[in-house]
Amino acid sequence: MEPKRIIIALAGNANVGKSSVFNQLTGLSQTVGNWPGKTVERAEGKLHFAGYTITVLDLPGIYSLSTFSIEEIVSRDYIAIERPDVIVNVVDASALERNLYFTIQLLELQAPVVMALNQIDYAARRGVRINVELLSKMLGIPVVPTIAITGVGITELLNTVINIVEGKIKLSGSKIEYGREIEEELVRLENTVREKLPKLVENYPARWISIKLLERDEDIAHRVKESPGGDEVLAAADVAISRIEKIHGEPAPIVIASERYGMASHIAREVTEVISPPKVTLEDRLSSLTAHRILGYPILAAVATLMFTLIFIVGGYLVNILETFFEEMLIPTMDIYLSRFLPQFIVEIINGGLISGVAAGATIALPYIVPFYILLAILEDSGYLPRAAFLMDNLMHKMGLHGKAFIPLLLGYGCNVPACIGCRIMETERERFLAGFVVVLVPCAARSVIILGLAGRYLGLHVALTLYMFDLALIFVLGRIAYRLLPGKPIGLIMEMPPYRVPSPSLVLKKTWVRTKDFIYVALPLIIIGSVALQFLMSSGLIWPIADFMDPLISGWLGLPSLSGIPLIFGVLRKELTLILLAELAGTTSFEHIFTPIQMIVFTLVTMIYIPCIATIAALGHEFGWGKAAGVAAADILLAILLGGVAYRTILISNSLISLRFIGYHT
Ligand SMILES: Nc1nc2c(ncn2[C@@H]2O[C@H](COP(=O)(O)OP(=O)(O)OP(=O)(O)O)[C@@H](O)[C@H]2O)c(=O)[nH]1
Ligand SMILES: [Mg+2]
Repeated sequence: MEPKRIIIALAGNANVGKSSVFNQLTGLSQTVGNWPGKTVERAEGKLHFAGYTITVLDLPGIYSLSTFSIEEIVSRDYIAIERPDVIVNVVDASALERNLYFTIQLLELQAPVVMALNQIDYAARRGVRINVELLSKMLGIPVVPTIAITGVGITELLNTVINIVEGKIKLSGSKIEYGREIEEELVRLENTVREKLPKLVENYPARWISIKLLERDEDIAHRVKESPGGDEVLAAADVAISRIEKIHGEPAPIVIASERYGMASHIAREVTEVISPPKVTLEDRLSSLTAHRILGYPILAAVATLMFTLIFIVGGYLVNILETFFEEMLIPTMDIYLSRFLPQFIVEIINGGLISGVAAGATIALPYIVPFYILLAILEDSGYLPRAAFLMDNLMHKMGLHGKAFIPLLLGYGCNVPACIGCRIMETERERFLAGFVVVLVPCAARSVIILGLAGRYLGLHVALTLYMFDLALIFVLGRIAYRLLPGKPIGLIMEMPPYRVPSPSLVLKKTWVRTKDFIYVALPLIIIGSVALQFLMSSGLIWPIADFMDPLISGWLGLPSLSGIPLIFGVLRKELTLILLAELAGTTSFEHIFTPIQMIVFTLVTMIYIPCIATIAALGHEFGWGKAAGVAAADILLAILLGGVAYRTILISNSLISLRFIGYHT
């Protein structure tokens, strides 16, 4: 028998745990973290349960079904027109009142709703208990308590969904009623809508259309106007609005919104029992300290420094272990073994290309990348990111952005691709592009491999940290220039501060694993392809004309050994490749034999800036169009070449000044 199919959609406010529920249901790994606005596009997953194939949709978080933002229209149309079989309204039990404002609107849409009352563990810790039965009775929908991060209540949620689909649970219909004056107008208007707009009523409930008209919802008014007979309905709505405004002395949309808030707060009060009165917890204290107007900044600087220092120490330690394993054990053994029955040329390609590729990927990149991902996941799940964004609001305004843009910027340190997509949390197209432009200048984990593994390892952590600081300054200056070219005022920062949480170890490990797996699946093949191609260029001698051609730029302007231009070309595939291929070219991962200290700095600087990798260019193209993507890539290349040459000369001159002074002292 064909399995029966149903579609459920997860809807609710931002940061309530929708994606956590989604991941529990589908076993997929949608981004989960502790700041609002992670899910920006609807995601889909499937599961099999009780003979059903269930498609689950994870929607972006929204606060209302009014048309303030694209996400809200997208979610609303999805719910109203495409009609999933059941909507799971995920709700944060510790902020019930605010969440109910949205639930009420779902009920007005007369959608089949189940409530997942999530984060009950957190609510309990704050001394809040919710009377689930009463809540369910007051709303007229089933309510299932859940803890999405551990999976508590998920099976019951699914059973409830199935029971609704099979008609075993009857939804008792909306119990949402406004005040008498509004209800009277609604009944009248609803009749007119039903009579005049039979087509529109097929998509949206007549009562809901009427409410939206009273709220002066532009999107719905527009749709009504387009329909035949729509003008009469709009005229009737105008009459109703003016009657309401006369009685209440306030604009009708405000009257309706405040009645809705009234209902939400009434229900929340009725069902919430505060067991222990809220006391000032450690979380609260941490929260005010880390968002403090003055103390917040040294804390931010300390967090960042600590993070990179830790990665540097752990990474360096791991590099040493792996290097010994590959260079002293595996490769020599393979060489002897393979040479027995294969011609030298092939042994070179296999050993120098394939195995060295894997070895270089493993020794150079992974030791820095894995600790990086672990720390990033901890940071993401703790709730620190929105605080950092809040602190950076002022500075970001100078680039024509607001603090929220700092979140994709920080995520960029992990990987520029999701950071680019994450720029969708910006409200306007202009801000989104500005944010995208600066985000790709952030040194991602791959670039950190070069910064920490070359400059840091050979010249000291302070050099690496200086490079990071320089990059931040550069981002700021370029952001300011871009802002001049694309003027406009940023909207004020509206962002909710989620509470601090102790990051869940399983979530952190899972996230790290998913990202590392991505790295291995995506980067390793590219690293191997790059290594084999390079080995081919070397074995065939083709490498020399290419190096000669690039010589004026690479040695003349940047002061690097001319062969190091080749890894820079391959670096477009993946940034780690620059260092990995360099190691292969030189036949050693001891970079002090390849570069002078100045060359290390110049090489790191150029790699840090010169072009986003192909995956990032693709993300830029997808988000902002290919023209802009090409423009950003070209600008970054020119900038890197320019700064690289300038840095080379500056360091050279200042070094000779220092040595001149040194000589002066001694003569
Ligand atoms: N204590 C606790 N934390 C939870 C629970 N569910 C989710 N979280 C945490 O809440 C935060 C937000 O979870 P997400 O699943 O990303 O929320 P979302 O609703 O998808 O958020 P957006 O996509 O930004 O709208 C994460 O830090 C989760 O680990 C829960 O039941 N209990
Ligand atoms: Mg989400």
